[in-house]
Amino acid sequence: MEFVDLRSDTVTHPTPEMREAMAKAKVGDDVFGDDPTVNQLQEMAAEKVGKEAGLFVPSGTMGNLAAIITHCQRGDEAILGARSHTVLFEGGGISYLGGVHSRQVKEQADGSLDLKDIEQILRPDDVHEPVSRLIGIENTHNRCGGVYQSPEYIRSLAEFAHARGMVVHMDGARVFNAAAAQKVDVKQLTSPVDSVTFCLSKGLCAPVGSVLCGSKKFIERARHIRKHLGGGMRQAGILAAAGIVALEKMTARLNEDHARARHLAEGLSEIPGVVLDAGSPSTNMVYFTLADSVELSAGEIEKKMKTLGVLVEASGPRRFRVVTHYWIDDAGMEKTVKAFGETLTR
Ligand code: TLP
Repeated sequence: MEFVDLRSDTVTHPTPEMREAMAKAKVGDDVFGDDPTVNQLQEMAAEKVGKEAGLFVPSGTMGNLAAIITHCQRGDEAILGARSHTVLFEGGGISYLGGVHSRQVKEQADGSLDLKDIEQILRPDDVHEPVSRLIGIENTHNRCGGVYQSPEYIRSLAEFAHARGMVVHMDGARVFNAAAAQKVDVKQLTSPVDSVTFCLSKGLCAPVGSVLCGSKKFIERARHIRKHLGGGMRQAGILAAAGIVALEKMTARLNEDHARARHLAEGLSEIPGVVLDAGSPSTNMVYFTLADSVELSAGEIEKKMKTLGVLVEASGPRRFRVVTHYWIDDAGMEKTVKAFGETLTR
């Protein structure tokens, strides 16, 4: 059976153009800095997000980890959203591998961190306390509904941090979705922050990889950290080639995924038992909760949907996140609404 796979945009496969570019990629040993395709991708990525340099890493998780370890000393504190990907889904790597202490702030409904909340938890210069070193921001914010942060907010957050001797790292796994949804140049979102990781392998369809970008000095240090983490890759140009196509061809089309997410949400909103999150979707993620009237558990719904040819994943005991991407067309969307309708109203 051909499945409509809405579990995540991480399930996207490379496009035919990417596969061709991968087959023809010029490669070298990237640990020596010799891979011309990796170098090209890193330069392109840095230029796109308005930074001096970039570093190709195997995953978004490693990009965030390398960034936080590069910015922080062991024992320093990173202030992060309580529902951020780094806190929830990166295996506690910043403490396990980096000795970095995380302090969590509850996000506001729009995924932002309230500067007043941060101000209250900043540490004084006192030997008893860790040093407040870094603030993390996620854009788009996954668990807060795929919501985006505005250029104005990011500027104010960066000014706040810099005035207090701190740095800002952006987990911009989907920052091109955030830019597309707001119709702004991605630089407006990334220039104010000290470092940003974005993923090539989600909505942009490349098979593997993310790029961490920042100042030259920061990236030089991050390259050492990437090696410590086992992320120094050799002929990685074969992967970077797909990333170059992703940056050239895939960023401009993301609003198609957002429009499909909106249509999907409209269809779902007509099904009894579906309670959409207010304002959902902002980008390519539709989040909803099951009304009490629904007797099936989320797990049972997943199974039933699979028999109908649609893959979805519960994001909680009574919650779903449905993600649109390049490989979801209008027919797939209609099939999804029909399958949810059949499953929830049987
Ligand atoms: N997110 C995945 C899962 O891990 C939840 C998904 O399906 O959405 N930052 C953000 C905001 C992410 O959503 C993800 C992946 C990452 C970082 C990590 O990227 P990878 O999977 O490349 O390590």
